Amino acid sequence: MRVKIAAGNWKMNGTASALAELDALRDMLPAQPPQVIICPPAPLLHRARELSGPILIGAQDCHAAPSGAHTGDVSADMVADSGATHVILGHSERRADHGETDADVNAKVRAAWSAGLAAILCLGESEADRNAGKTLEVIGAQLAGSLPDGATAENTVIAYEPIWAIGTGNVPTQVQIVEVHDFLRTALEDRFGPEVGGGIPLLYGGSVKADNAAAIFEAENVDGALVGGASLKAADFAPIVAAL
Ligand code: G2H
Repeated sequence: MRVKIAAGNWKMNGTASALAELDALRDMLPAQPPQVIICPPAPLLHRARELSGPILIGAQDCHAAPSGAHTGDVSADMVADSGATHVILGHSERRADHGETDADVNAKVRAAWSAGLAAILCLGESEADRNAGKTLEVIGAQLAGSLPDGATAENTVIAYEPIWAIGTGNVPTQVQIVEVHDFLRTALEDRFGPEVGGGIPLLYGGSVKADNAAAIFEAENVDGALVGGASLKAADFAPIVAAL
């Protein structure tokens, strides 16, 4: 039985006052909540962990190196030291804004694991890839290149986030989501064996909202969601958590 996960990616949104939403969310969790992870901007990690209670905290990136002359970057050890347990890696916004390659992401995942963090590894095709019929080819290559050997159900979560669905309100059909998630499950089982590959949680991300979450969660290989915009307000995110 795989863990169910509702993860919120605040992206570059929120100063200290936004932590009131985390506080509110804690009080809105159902009696038997799934695993809930909130990923605020790096300056809020420590304070978020101090008040998050059962809600786990994740960062949105880490550097591959343990320390050194990398102005503005944050190491995996620093993320772990904040009390965070997870780190989002390979998000398409970082791949686009910072030119991160699969090899870069692979190195970051290894750094995260070394620091005891679980990686939330993001994969997703562009609209052009999908229109060209290359979705599975692109996702397969990203998975092979970004995910190092040594992945387990404890240290890895995979998030399928089609780029054309991020922040656009355009959600793939159920058939499209199922096709990619089934493909990912098979790829993970082929590579890591049925037990390990079958245990790694697969999240869907891209314009998940309270009104579409329940339908998305119906698919067998959808173990939860990575939510952006709708995770910023507790009142928007709590119904998504409850739908899992
Ligand atoms: C996809 C998602 C969160 P949104 O990036 O990772 O964002 O839910 O706003 O589409």
